[in-house]
Amino acid sequence: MSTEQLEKRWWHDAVVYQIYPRSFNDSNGDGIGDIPGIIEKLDYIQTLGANVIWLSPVYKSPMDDNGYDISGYREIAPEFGTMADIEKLLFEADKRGIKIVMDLVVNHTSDEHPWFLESKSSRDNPKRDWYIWKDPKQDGSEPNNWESFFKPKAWTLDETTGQYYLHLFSNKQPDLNWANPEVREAVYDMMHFWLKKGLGGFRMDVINMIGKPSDYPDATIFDSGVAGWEHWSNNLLVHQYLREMHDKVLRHYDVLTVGETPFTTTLDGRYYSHPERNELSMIFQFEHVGIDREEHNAVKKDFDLVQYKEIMSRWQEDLYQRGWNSVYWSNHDQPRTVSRYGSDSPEYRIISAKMLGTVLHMMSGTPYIYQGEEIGMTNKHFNNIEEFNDLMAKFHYQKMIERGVSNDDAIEFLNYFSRDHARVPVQWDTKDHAGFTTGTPWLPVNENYVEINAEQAVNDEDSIYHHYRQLIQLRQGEEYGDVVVYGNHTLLDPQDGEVYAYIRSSGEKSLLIIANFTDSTLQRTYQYGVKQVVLNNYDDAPSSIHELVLKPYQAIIIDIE
Ligand code: TEU
Ligand code: CA
Repeated sequence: MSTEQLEKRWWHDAVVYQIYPRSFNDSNGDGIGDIPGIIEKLDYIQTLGANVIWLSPVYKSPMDDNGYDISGYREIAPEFGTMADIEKLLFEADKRGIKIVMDLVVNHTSDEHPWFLESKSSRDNPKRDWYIWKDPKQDGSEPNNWESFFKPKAWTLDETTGQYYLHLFSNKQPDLNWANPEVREAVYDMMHFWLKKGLGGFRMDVINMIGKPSDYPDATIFDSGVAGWEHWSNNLLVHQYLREMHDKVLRHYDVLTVGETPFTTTLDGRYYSHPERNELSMIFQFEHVGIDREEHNAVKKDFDLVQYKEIMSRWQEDLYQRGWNSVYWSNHDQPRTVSRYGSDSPEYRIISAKMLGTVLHMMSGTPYIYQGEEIGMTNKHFNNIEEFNDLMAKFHYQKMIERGVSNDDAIEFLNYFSRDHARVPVQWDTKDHAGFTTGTPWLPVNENYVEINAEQAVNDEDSIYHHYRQLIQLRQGEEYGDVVVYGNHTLLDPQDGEVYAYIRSSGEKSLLIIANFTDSTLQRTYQYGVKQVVLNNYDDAPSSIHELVLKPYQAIIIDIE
């Protein structure tokens, strides 16, 4: 298939900026980021060049999981603002050519959602079947051996009615029963409610988990992953529900949809994103963020560039002309990009962050930037378990202690991987609390805000921010847009564990991207003719690429013959 055969869509050359509202910008001094705070920063995002904003949940919620536990789908959490604020955000964003994508969290609701309150009130309540209720086994234990992401078991007993309810996440996040058509209609209605306001689309939280097999079989215990995943992820039901959702809702709007889908293969990726299947625009796959740890068991592994390259190029190639990729280094569940994959030392932080941005933004697919990544924000150091906020950090800590890991080692693991790193407030300037709030921030800021902040980055034309801006311009510009967005992908030297080099090619143009992932100077040979150097994270022109000397964390984009 040639590029002409892939129907072009507006989100193909989009660049998405993810906002975690609680940590983005506080406008009223209560220490919590809010929607008016986002509006204040729209110019900053527009200058960067991102043209879509994905907002993590801003709906009414008891905040057990910071908004991923929704108790009112058509209401805004008061700490984030009002419905009028969201409408103003849509209006102000639209003026700047930015679309707003909201989070759709419909695998589960909060246990404080009126639907669940009704459902649990009695066995014969009309909404009983909106959630997943099962009798205990003969001995009173859970209906099966499934685990939860945030608790040891996926089932909690409701004493009043004597049945267990299912929750793949916390016990305050009961799973909706998608087998019930009333539930699906209620979700579709709610989607129309938001889309009619002019949304640019939805990011769909763990959407690949909505289909549960009707017999609720015991899980096979594998070495990794939450027990049960082989039953409730990526099954045929998910695809049926998504196609119904497309038919009843999505086809009526020209929107971007991205499914969050742990445990997916590239074949699943094609099912979800092939345009002719009428499911989603794209998905977030998880293979690459699983390289350096086994998440469920909280075990650290070494990052291996050869493996990273294999995963990324397999996705690039397998979905080429058969679907659409999203590409990301980080999000609100992941550690900070530069600390994890580059170097956050004073010497190499800026250069390695630019290198990582280059590698990602020259891939095909829609790139996602997580707030603060564009200024190279780093992981924060946490001293003890009390300093962590996230429920997952607490769960992982408990698990590690129970299996005999020392306190120090457990804290060290969390200092690599806790979701809190991403949720530390954005560093805007050198004022108190990094200019995030005039009050007390809900999570303390990283002390390094004095050097690392957005004000500095905007004013310094050599900053990471401006490097990202240039990368976005390449994707969206006349000259290289077509090859960056639609070109094919060829990985060079797959076994090279230090350098990531690949070629993007379409029609007349080919770009060679070369990135040094180490802090050493390396030499490599590339037999191509050079038309011009398109972007380089060092000032001086590279030597000949036939005998290329790559400085630490150097990344160059070359237009080749
Ligand atoms: O995350 C789903 C998910 O798989 C996570 O538990 C993931 O394993 C982990 O966060 C990554 O390290 C989504 C949301 O992104 C997350 O913030 C929510 O807590 C979760 O769903 C429940 O809604
Ligand atoms: Ca606030």
